[in-house]
Amino acid sequence: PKSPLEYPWSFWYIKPDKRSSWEDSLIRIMDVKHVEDFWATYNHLQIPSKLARDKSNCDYYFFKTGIRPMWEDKRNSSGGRWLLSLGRDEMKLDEIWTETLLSLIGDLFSFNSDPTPLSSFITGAVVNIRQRGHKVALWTSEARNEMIVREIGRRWKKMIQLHPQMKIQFDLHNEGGGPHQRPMYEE
Ligand code: M7G
Repeated sequence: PKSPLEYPWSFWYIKPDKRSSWEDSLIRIMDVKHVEDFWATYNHLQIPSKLARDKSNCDYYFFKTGIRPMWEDKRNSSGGRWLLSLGRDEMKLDEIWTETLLSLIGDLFSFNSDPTPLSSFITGAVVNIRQRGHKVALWTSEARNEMIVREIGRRWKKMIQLHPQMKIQFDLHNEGGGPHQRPMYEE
């Protein structure tokens, strides 16, 4: 018998194409409900550092099944993302992406002492392969509850074993962005 995951997840991929909209370029690769399906898909996909060598400007999205990996989905629209900017460090990129996926499928974000499991506020994770610097992000359905959002960020930093001096920043979707704007939260 296979080992069921706490939540079913879906892998998505995008290589934006100028001839179609961003949304139409997005491809759902596979839904995974069991640990074994997760590994089968994970092993089948090229790791981010390989994509960085072969094709830049593509992304993987790993979201709870039923949540579309876009700002417009109602589970994302009032949330935001914790963003880790990695520059061109491709070794770190693979490591951090993998650790992030494992912490999601293993539901490591939830502690028994949480009144509400923190994993219920996480919608998915994203890796953006970019020449100008790769990015990994964790998307949440929640933004205004600072305590919850910050705690998710702090736990993520621990799970990916980020150096305490490396900062992650949180922003609402489609808002922050500009280099001149201060992030909503920082950890
Ligand atoms: P990005 O891929 O998040 O980061 O956004 P980048 O700026 O480092 O490349 C690039 C572009 O992709 C955006 O300006 C949008 O045109 C499109 N895009 C990205 N996301 C995550 C979304 C989304 O959730 N919804 C829509 N409609 N467009 C998006």
